Amino acid sequence: MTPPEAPDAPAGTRRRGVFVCFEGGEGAGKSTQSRLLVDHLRAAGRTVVATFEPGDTPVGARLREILLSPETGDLAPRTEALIYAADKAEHVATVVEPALARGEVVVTDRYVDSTLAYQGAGRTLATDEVERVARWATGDLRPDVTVLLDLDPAAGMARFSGRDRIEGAGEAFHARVRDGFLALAAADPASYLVLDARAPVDKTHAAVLERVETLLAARTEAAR
Ligand code: Z5A
Repeated sequence: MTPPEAPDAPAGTRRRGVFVCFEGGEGAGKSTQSRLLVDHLRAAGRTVVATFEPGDTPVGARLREILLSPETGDLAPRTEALIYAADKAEHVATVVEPALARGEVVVTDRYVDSTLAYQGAGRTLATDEVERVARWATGDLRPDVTVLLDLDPAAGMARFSGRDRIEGAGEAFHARVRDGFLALAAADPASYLVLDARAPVDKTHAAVLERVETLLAARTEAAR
């Protein structure tokens, strides 16, 4: 598809920092792994913004409540996609872009791939249409690397007891989501690190660290 026009400058020329994204299904370990990565990078002296979608802005927190509360009930798939896109627009404009412009590392727990997998593959909206909206919302800002933690949805769900509005969407839905994530990674393997989320936490962390440190070293070298 043709990417939408970025709001201010061509994509890729606006930032100096490094943008790392964790993606995957429920319970895959995204929060665990992003926290371990952030702690490691901060201990090594880097300035890191740890963030997530949906909900890591004042407006986003209100959108998150609508999106995930079982009290919301059914939402039309396009409504859901547009609310997630609004959360992303606010997140990128007020959290991610400013940090990247300051040269910081941004680690986000979920980003655009989540909407392609959940609203596109999961809700069976046309993925190119969902992508067009999400890319417009984010000014086509893309992660430097996306870590995809791949896990059978049943295994992920078994790591939790409660269910929010999307977690309760059913097995077939979550199977499509998983396939959606894997298809995104397969289409652009250089931009992804796909890991088996059944592995022990430490082993996964080591693989993430290796990839991110390689990226940071390449960025430092390029800046010389
Ligand atoms: N969504 C969407 O539809 N469209 C979008 O554009 C975006 C999101 C951005 C956000 O939920 C929901 O919004 C999500 C997608 C949708 N769907 N749902 N539901 P959330 O933010 O509340 O939750 P989440 O992002 O799905 O994360 P999570 O379910 O909390 O899981 P996680 O962060 O991947 O896992 P964790 O919290 O690190 O670990 C879960 C448990 O497993 C915990 O007890 C850990 O100690 C344990 N764990 C972690 N790693 C391991 C390993 N390796 N082995 C064994 N146990 C482990």
